[in-house]
Amino acid sequence: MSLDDLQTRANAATRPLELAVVLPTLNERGNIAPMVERLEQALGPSGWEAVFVDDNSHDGTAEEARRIGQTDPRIRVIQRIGRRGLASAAIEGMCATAAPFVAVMDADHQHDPALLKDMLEAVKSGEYDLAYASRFAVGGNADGLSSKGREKGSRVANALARKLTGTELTDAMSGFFLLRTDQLRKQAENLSGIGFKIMLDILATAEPRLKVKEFPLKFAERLTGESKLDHGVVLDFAAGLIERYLGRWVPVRFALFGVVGGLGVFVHMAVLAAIYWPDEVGFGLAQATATMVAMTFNFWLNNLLTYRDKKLSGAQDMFWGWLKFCGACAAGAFANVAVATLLEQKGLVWWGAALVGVAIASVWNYALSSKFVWGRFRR
Ligand SMILES: Nc1nc2c(ncn2[C@@H]2O[C@H](COP(=O)(O)OP(=O)(O)O)[C@@H](O)[C@H]2O)c(=O)[nH]1
Ligand SMILES: [Mg+2]
Repeated sequence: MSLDDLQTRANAATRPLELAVVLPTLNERGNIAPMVERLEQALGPSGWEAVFVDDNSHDGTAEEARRIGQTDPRIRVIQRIGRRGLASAAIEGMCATAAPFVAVMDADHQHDPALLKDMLEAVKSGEYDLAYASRFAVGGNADGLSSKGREKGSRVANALARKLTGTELTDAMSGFFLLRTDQLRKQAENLSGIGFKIMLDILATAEPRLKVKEFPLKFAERLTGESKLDHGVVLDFAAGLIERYLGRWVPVRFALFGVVGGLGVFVHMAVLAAIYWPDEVGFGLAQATATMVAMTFNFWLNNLLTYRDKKLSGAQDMFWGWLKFCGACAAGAFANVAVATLLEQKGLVWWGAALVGVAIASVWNYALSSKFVWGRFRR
């Protein structure tokens, strides 16, 4: 090897940090090492770092990334304890780098890191503010999408997203994008962190609008492990919209929690009406059964809707979650009855007392279950 070659190599090995690739992970252990290899192939020996943002996976994903990081300083890990959610993981990772450009991509190999270089060039040139990979652009494909319904959902959401961002996007739900880090930091406080559609949130809140460059993505099958998300792209999108426009006044989770609670009342009354036969099933038993059914229904629906980004799954997690949810509701019911009785005794009209009781119980249940069932103390 000539001296020049050596010099070229040395220079390549010491290029300043230019791009951070943020990879949110949840049980992706087997995908980490192959991903680092592919990033190296795509981006060369230096000038980049990978930030794995792991939500304390059970399978040792964070350990695996740290193991590689011990001999490879380009590999970094943020291990989040007691927090969950793809959007907030992406935001946290993007805010944790000194690189002037930042990309977000999935760690499961469905996104092709070979696109990163061209995406970086597009934004670096100053011609575009954000580059992203689209499954539906000409030349891309969505074969890796797990279901037809999901593909259809994506198309509906795209049409809505076009209205929202004023930008023609073929794949608004994409999770693979790149932008200048200072642009992201400027917007970080206004991003919702709820749901999965972080790129859309960035595009919708940017002032002025961002100029977007699309790259066709051949969406691959995931390498190993399982998908954590499910099919409700439209639902995510709706939650994102609510948060965007109403979040200032009512936290979107609390609103959803309230809606679910309202439906629970219907379920309760329906069950009660169906099984209460004064001669055979007494009121107490019927009421207790209706309460259990309504609570179970509310737990299930909240898990599916209100906390879909932190969803519990698996029999054991579901059982403990349900138990804790019932506990939270019992405490709420107690507070409800205690306060309402007191107010009524003090002379407040009966329905006023009841409403105050219900309001207290909903805030209480929300606060308790958001912390203990789906939040910080979930395990
Ligand atoms: N940190 C973090 N990463 C997540 C979470 N949910 C999903 N991910 C990661 O986000 C990426 C996309 O998730 P995936 O389950 O493949 O979704 P799908 O491709 O839409 O089926 C993968 O790298 C996941 O490991 C989460 O709650 N927290
Ligand atoms: Mg995936």
